Amino acid sequence: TPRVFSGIQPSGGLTLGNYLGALKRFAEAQDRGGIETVYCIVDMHAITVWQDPDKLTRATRELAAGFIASGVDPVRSILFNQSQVPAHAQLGWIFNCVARLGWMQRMTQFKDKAGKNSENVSLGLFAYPALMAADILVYHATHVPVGEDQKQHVELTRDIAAKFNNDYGVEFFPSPEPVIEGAATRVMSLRDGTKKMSKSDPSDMSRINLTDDADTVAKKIRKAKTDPEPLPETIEGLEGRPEARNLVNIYAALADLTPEQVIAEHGGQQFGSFKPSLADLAVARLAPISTEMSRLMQDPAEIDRILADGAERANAIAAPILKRTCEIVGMVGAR
Ligand code: AQP
Repeated sequence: TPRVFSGIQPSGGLTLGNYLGALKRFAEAQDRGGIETVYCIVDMHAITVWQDPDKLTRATRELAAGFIASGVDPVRSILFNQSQVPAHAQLGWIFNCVARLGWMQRMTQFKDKAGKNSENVSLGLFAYPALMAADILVYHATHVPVGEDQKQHVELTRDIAAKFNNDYGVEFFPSPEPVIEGAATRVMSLRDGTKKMSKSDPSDMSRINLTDDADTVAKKIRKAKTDPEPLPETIEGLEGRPEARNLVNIYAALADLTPEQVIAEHGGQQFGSFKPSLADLAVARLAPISTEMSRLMQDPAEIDRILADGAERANAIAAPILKRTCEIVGMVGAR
């Protein structure tokens, strides 16, 4: 059976980028049916950079609430946090021994996050993509819905699967497909159309948080950086206008339209009138999610119960795949 796996880090609050690039699409994959959907809160990835323990706990529960409020049903999908299923870490170690140092050194996200001071980042941050490969392959997942920024890591996962199969002379791990589709696979910062919208950007005005209230959402869109031209009459006119393109793409993804349809409807408009329409749309789509998140957050014990149940179901898939992997490698007493 085809199986979807994807994860999000509890490393801060959720952004509109996480919602459009990931959560909304996770719910859609689940609702299309015919495919098993496994979604993970990757707390072990989050600690590759320092996380205050109390904040990590809270962010994990809040992220679980964000999944559910975005339409991921913890009964039809499997929803859990990574550290509750030890098979991720165990397979991650085996993949540390399969992946080559040179492959890891080419990962652009590591280079971006480590910056110039790479001597002083954690070893985990460097090894992160091998653990991500384990997250995916420990379920024999076939499809990985992600934003554009994660494409290189899914390609590395394919390389690790192929090298494992080749080294041990088996056809064991499948080659998972990155699924990068829709109008918002790369939502950009509202302050700089060339930078990804990110939960760790120091400027809160650069992003829309799923917990922002309606006034804040409207204000951030009103103040979003744009150029002085009106929206173009054709999609080609967005060429070289990253901020305009970003707002059109966000509109399209929120309204379930294509960017072409948005341009057909709004082409020629000044931002002075397009931005209020976008703000209304964003508030209409996001307000119910943030309301539902706060409701769910009032009962952390219930969230913990949901995650524990998901972890048990995840473990039932992962444990036999890990066991078989250990046997292939030649480890005695695999269980
Ligand atoms: N701006 C974005 N546009 C589209 N998709 C995005 N994703 C993240 N930002 C955008 C997608 O969300 C999923 C989860 O990402 P993550 O939290 O695991 O890691 P990240 O990509 O590192 O997210 P951030 O917000 O940029 O976090 P920080 O600031 O901590 O690095 C992934 O599918 C990702 O593609």
